[in-house]
Amino acid sequence: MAFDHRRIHIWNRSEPTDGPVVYWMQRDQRSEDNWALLYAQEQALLMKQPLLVVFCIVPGFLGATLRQYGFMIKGLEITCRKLARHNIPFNLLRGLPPDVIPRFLVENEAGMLVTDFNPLRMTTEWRRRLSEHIEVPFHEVDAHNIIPSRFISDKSEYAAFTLRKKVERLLPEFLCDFPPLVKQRKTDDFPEIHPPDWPKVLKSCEVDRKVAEVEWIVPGEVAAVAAMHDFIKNRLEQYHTDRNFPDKKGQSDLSPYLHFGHLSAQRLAFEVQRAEADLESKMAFLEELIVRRELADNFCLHNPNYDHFEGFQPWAKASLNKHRDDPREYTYSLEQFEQAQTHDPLWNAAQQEMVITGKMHGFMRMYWAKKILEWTPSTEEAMSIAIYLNDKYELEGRDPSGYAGVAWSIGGTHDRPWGDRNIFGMIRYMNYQGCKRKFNVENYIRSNSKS
Ligand code: FO1
Repeated sequence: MAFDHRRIHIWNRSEPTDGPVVYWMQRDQRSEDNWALLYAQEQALLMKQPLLVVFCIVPGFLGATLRQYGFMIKGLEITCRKLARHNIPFNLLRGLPPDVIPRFLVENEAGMLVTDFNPLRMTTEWRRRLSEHIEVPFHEVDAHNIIPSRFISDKSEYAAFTLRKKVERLLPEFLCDFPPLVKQRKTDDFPEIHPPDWPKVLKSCEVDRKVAEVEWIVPGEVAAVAAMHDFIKNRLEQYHTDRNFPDKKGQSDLSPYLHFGHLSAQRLAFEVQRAEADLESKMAFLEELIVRRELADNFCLHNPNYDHFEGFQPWAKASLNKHRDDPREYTYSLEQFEQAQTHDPLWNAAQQEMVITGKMHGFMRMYWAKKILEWTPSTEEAMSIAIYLNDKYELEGRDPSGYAGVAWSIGGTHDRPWGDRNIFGMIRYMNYQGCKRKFNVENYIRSNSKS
């Protein structure tokens, strides 16, 4: 398989030495359709060395709770089992990667380290610190984007339309099928495979256990592929009509699988493109899946302030600053927002949908975030409340798509300026009446309010 080197970013250029190739699995937590794992295996086969996989359980990652750790760890168990069927050892470490991976590499006399791509500040900092503490070659492979994020653009794209042109030009080269993972030969000096004690792993995570796990979705790469086929077969057809109606089940509900990497976006795009379904629905879905999602990675990669007011476009900062002292008709505290105690039953229903199910309909997320801007004393406070609640309750919180979504809603990122108004300045405004015109608000409130 001629590996496409445009997916690779080199952190340590040192010469490969003898010893196992280690794939540090981080964002793309799956054994199938994983370019980082496939590249690590190609290197191992070339160097006639074993391939090992390692994952670091990081305590309290960005405020994640039992809801997210439970989903992630149950998914890792599935992936560990699939790797074992390929004779590929899966090692679970506890602690920050820059602290625990160097020792693992020395203990296993590793000859090379490979990892996957993640544009978030913290995970990028892990890779930078690691690259300074290890001697072996250290390569990063973009296994999350169809068109590698570092390749498609060297700057923060202004909006979807600027990135879309590049996506349309490059997609035929990158949207291809995946080669299979090869079963690894066992040799006598082969590292023994002992699966972790998974229930113990979850029990020993110090996380906020008040945010319960969700029941509507089964974790892991096997269930993810089944959910993908189910969506394509049963809901893709009417996607372009149902997707914008929060009171309908029109969304794919695949984003938790994409966030934890249980499902490859490229696999999903490849299968949707081949599906027998309404063309308009396919185009609408691929626009969300490819352009919107890859725009979010582009935003976080090139904007270290992706979760701050500072990261907004200059026009947006100036406009919001001009309206800093506008009177707020309502202001709520974090607790009032978190307990869904505003005056607005629609906003409260959206908050309760997220707290109870760990997801919120895409249309409602925009309304939900914009109202936090309207009902807090400052934009900075609005950003920190929206991100805190999103990351605490959304199953797929702590994701570039989430940060780009909040920046779009509150800071007009990737949107254009609109007519100047109170508090919002030229940030696009949304209100209850606008929602009523779009969908059955009563239905949505009834089905999402605590009985
Ligand atoms: N990545 C890790 O490498 N180790 C973890 O323990 C870990 C926990 C975690 C919990 C919730 C969550 O939403 C993400 C988590 N991640 C973890 C990161 C995740 O896999 C993605 O890399 C980032 O969220 C970026 O999408």
